Amino acid sequence: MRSFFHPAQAHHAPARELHNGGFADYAEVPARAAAIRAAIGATQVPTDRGEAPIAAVHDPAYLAFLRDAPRLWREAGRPGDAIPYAFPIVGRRPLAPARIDALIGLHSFDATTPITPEAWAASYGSAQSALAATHAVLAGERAAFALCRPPGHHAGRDYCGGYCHLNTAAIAAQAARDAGNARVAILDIDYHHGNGTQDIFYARGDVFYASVHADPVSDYPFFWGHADERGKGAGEGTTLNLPLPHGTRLHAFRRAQATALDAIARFGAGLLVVSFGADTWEGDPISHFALTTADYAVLARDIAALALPTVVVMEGGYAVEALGANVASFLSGL
Ligand code: OKP
Ligand code: ZN
Repeated sequence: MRSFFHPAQAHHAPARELHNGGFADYAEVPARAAAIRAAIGATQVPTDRGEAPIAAVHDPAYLAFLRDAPRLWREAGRPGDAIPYAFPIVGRRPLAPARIDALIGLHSFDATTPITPEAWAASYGSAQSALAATHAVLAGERAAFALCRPPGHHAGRDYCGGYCHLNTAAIAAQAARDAGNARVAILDIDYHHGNGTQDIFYARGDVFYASVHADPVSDYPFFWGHADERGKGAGEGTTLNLPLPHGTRLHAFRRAQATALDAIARFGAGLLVVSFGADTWEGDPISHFALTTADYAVLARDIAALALPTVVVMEGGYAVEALGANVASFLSGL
């Protein structure tokens, strides 16, 4: 299977993240990508398709912010990574602040996503990898893999969060739409709900979003991913959330995924984007499901049985020692 990775994706490396009331080492490390590459063999550098396919999903002011934030942060005299701490949640007004401290809060929904000087190039490379995999599939490949890192599914049209700056799954799905697929589906099987992806397509009837994830009653991102979120307006019924409890093993996960795949088949998608996270693995340091390495091949075979052209974009998975084997298992089943 053709796989894509841009070298710039390795260079975004925030030092620390807020965790349980203190600072901990950042979980979304460059070594994740190295481990996956070591396990799956050669990856190709994606062709640069420019900013237009990214701007088809993200707000231009947000893209400018991602590029400018590290410079503004430095000019404000800050030594460490750019991390937001003030958010315009209560009584939000349509302000256009210039101060970096305000801008970064305006464009973030949490404080876990530093904008390093390398964040833009890394996320841009990650988006280009997703686009390259999409175009490989549009050109006739049965499936292709984008080794996206940083991940993408928490990023919305004009905000970052959850280690994500650019929403690679959404960019891939939109590119498939723009290439002429009338209906596209996204299956998100990362441990966490992909609130950014859901948000981007929530009111649209042309892109189906189905997610199997840890119940947001107990898990990040808490405010989205509940079963009663089903889309709105033209998108009524084209969002499907399947939250599961801590301790979930293959049998229950597979059943929920089958529900998602049935809905996607009924929707009549011409192309499938899979947001794949290996943080559902039993030993993941920040998650609480119990899938095994071999389980990923089973889940992938079920997905392959849909017989849709399939773009896989990498999302989470933080047990670096097992990540390569978990991704290789998933791709083997596909
Ligand atoms: C990104 B992806 C903070 C716990 C939450 C953010 C998790 C982001 C996961 N101590 N941190 O969906 O794998
Ligand atoms: Zn995750």
